[in-house]
Amino acid sequence: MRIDIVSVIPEILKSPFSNSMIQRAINKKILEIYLHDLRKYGLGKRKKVDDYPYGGGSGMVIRIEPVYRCFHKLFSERDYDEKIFMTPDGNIFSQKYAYEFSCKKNIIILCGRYKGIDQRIRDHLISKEISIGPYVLSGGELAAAVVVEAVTRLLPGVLNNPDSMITDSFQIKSINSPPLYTRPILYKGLSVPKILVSGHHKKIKNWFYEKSILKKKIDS
Ligand code: 6GU
Repeated sequence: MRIDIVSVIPEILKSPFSNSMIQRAINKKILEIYLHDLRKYGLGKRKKVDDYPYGGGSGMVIRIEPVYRCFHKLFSERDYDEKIFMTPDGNIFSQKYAYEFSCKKNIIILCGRYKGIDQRIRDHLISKEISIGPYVLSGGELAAAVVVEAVTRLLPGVLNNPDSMITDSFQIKSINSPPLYTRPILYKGLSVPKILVSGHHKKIKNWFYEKSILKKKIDS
C-alpha cells in the first residue's frame, strides 16, 4: 500500500512514522509513505498557500492552486483509490474506515491547517472527509498519523501475531477485551486471579468470556 500525505508542515509526521510498527511495515515493503510539502507548490516567490476568506471573517484559507498542482502531479503518476481530507467536521474515523482504507492500493491524505480550505478543493479533489473525534486540533497532521497507524496494523504481514488483531476489542463489537495479567503473580499484595494460573483451560476460557461481557455491561 502507498500513502501520500500533503501538508504545510510535513515535519510533524516524520517522528510518528519512524516508530517501530510503521517503520517495520515500511522496511518489509508492505507500506510506502511519502510526505509532500504543500508550500513547494505555493504561489510566487514566497510560496504562498493561503489567503483571506471572501466575504470576510477571521483566519486564513488554503488556496486551491497549490493543492491542485500537488494532487495533479501525483495523479499523473498513479491512480488514487481514496482522496482523504483531514478535518474536524469530517466523518468520525472508526475501525470500519481503517479496514476500508487498508484494502486500498494508493491513498492520498490532505491535512488541513489555518481556518480551512477553499470549498472547491473539498468539492472536486476529495473523496472522503475524516475527523478523529469531536475536538479541534490546529491541523490535520496528528489526525493523519492516527489514521495511518490504525490502517498499517491491518495490512497483512505487519503484526507478528495476527491473532491479536482479530481479538482487538474494537474489532469484535459485541465483546470488550477482558482484563489481562502478566508476571509477577504477586506484587505488593496485589495478586493475579487464581483461575488464570490454575491450568484449567476450559475454566480460563469461560472466565475470559464472562469478564469480557461484564466489562461491557459496566462500560455501557
Ligand atoms: Cl482531522 N483535524 C483537525 N484540525 N482537528 C481535528 C481532526 C482533524 N479530527 C479531530 N479534530
